[in-house]
Amino acid sequence: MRTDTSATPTTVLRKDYTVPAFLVDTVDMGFDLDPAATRIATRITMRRNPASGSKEIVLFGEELELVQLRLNGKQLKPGQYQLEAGKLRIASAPAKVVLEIETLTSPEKNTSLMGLYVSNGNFFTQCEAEGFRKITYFPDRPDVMAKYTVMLRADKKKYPVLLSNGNLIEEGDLADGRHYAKWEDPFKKPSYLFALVAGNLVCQEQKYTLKSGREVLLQVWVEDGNLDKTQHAMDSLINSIRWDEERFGLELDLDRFMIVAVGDFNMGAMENKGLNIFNTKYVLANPRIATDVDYANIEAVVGHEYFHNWTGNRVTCRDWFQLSLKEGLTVFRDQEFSADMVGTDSGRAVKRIDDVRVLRQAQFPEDAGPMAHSVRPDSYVEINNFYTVTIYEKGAEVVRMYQTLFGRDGFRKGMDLYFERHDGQAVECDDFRAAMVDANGRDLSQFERWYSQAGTPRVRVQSKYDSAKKTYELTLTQTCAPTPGQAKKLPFHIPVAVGLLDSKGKDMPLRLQADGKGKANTETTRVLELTKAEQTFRFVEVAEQPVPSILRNFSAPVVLDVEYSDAELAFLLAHDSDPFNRWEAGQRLATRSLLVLTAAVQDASQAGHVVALQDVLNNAASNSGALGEAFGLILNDAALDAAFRELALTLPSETLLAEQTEVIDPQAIHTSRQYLRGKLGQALKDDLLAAYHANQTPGAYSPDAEASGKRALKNVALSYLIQADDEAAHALAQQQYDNANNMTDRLAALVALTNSSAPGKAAALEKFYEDFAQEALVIDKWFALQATAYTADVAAIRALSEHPAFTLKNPNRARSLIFSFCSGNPVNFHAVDGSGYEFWADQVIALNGVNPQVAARLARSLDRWRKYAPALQEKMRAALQRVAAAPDLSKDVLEVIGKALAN
Ligand code: B3K
Ligand code: ZN
Repeated sequence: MRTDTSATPTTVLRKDYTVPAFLVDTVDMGFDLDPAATRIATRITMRRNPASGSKEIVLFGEELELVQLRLNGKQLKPGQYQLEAGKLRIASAPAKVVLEIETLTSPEKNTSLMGLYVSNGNFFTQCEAEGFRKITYFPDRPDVMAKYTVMLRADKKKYPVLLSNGNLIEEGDLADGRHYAKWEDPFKKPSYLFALVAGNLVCQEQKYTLKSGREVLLQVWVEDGNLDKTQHAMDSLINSIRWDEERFGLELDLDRFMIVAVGDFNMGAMENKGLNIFNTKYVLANPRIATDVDYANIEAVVGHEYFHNWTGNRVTCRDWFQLSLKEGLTVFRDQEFSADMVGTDSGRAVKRIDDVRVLRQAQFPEDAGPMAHSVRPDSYVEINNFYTVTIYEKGAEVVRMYQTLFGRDGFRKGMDLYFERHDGQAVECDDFRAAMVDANGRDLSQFERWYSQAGTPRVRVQSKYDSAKKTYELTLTQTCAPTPGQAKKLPFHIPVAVGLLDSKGKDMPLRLQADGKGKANTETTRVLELTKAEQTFRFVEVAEQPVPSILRNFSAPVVLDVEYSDAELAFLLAHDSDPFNRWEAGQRLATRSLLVLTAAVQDASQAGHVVALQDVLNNAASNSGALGEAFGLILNDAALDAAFRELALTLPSETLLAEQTEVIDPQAIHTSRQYLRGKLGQALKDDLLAAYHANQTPGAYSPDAEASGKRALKNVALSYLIQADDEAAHALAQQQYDNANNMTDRLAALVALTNSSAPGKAAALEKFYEDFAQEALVIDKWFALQATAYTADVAAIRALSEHPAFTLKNPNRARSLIFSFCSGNPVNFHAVDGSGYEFWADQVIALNGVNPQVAARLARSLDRWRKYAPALQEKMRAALQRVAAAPDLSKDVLEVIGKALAN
């Protein structure tokens, strides 16, 4: 039974921050591990914080049985302390305190997967953000940092492996078949970085020599039978260690670094000091079970958690409002790591495009919806609801802008100063900004607004060429729509990287009037700093009317409004030296066609026309010929990387298109996008087939960028051919399915078959299940691909939820079916009868009782409900209200639903 539920959960405000009354020096813990009742003895040495006037000790605790409490050796009786609403208070405590606390908890009953829990018979912990309080009473806040020693005791047969943070200092046997291990973490850390793992696990290990010559032990722990899937995680860890030494001069500070994989996990992974705990999805890989995307994600997440060792652990957050201090920065670091691992310029661009796609698809809508919040929020009800794309991905964009403004070297100077000033401290986002600014000698006070103002700025561009004076003016204006609680926005400091193309498609040298006479004009990309609501930048010595390439490499997280003609977009797609904007031009061209088609479908259905839909589409598509031509050029341009071509040939997703329409009509968007895909498939059939054959990757599987790029291009070609509903394509897909020697090709073929009218698709789905029944991560894929199939209606999803392999208790499984459907299959989720919403409400309510954190994530699928047509809105509102009225709602779900209904 949860104890932290209440009808009106309290809102925590950033402005209410006060320093802790007591600081903790050491924490000694003893665990007697037992799934039904684990006993935890904790000894905390504390002293009054001279910076606080208070003498009151405040400890947090949830779902705990308090067995004993002693202060400086004397047992405290109820009355000598207050226990209320998750807080244990001891008024007027002495200046120095030793607290001894004994608590009991039941890990096997813990389905929230926060605190200490059991997964497949083994013990794991998850303490960020506020899970440590489910283990013992503690000042569980990130600005209280202490040294930990941990003694683990358990049955030796069932739990042969006992792990915690830091170094193993002692181990041995006990009576009754039990054993123990004692761990000591030499670094001070906040409680959210505490971890333990106990169970029947095996590891791949390896010694690694750091640049400094020091040797460290690296381990990847998994369940027995999975050792054939750990090599890629180990390689990724080694690459991460080397990269952080080279790029940032940051060394691994421990003698031992462990990664442990667990099948039941709320998110991707967790950066506990020296003992990273990972969702199996981001560790286990071999060609048989993992796709190219899985391989790339594993590298990124292993890197991300490793990089946290400095950005997050050595320097941590003062309070949870500062979450992006560590998350935005660490995402930026993992993005740069992945880009550097590919190495080539075009590889970097592919990575950048991928990252921007995520930002636009998920963060822009968040910034425009009821949960919009700034990168450093001002309030929250449940902090777990704020591990968002805004904190992570927009936060990373904000960090990236420093690098865009100061260059790589300037950014590195800022990082060095940040560690020089703050190593071992719990600090604020402002401290990071100050280090960047001071190291580079710039006044960047206006830049603070990226942290305090929510919402995506819109930048409008107007241009004027004066052929007599040879000047070219760009006038940039910025606006930002109101967000909940923030009606008025002040101008942001926006770096806008610009290039100008001449009529041959070559970059022109750039000289701004403001440069004055002296400056050499060799640069072909300039970063304009837009700081006012409107600003004009004048280029001089511009020999001819240019085509502007604006916001190169996506230099700021904004929406850019530029009026390009179709011809200009095709020109940029063919010539821009900035690969990001090259891709962007193609996306703009495609979006334009798709929005015309969507509007035509809507008009036809609103007017109740008797004309056949096909005719309406064919009429409206008359201008998509230019798109076909442009796509054909890209498809056949062998000078371009296959990975880039795949991105350029992929149409904007239905979700992205939805955000660009005034009133979202999921059916019309789907119809148009499918129609255009089919049309492109027919028009480019021969070229697609040629690309399909030219991009085979025979021989042993390798996840490297070139091979995975080829597979991506080949498989997007297959999906277009399938969309054109060609029988030959069915055979191709079936053949690919049967002959694949890796999961990327096998899954792509199965997705193609599932979304086709191929006769063999049911058999293929069945065979896939049988072949991989023992591989949980593959069965997740099996659920997900069915949940996102165009033909999957609500009834089909309900039927799948009755499948014996389905369970809401495992977050990966819940995500694979329920989340995939509710956020990855808009046309079926938004069925006009509202049955999708009813299904959603049922699942949110069911999950709320099992795992509030996961339930609250699902609850967010209806965030954008006010953007749909009134008939759909009404049904969504009813579903939201039904959830709001459900009994025993967690504060996680209450916050999300409450905000959706209010805004
Ligand atoms: N810091 C963790 C996320 C914890 C989520 C708590 N609800 C993983 C990461 O960002 O690396
Ligand atoms: Zn992180």
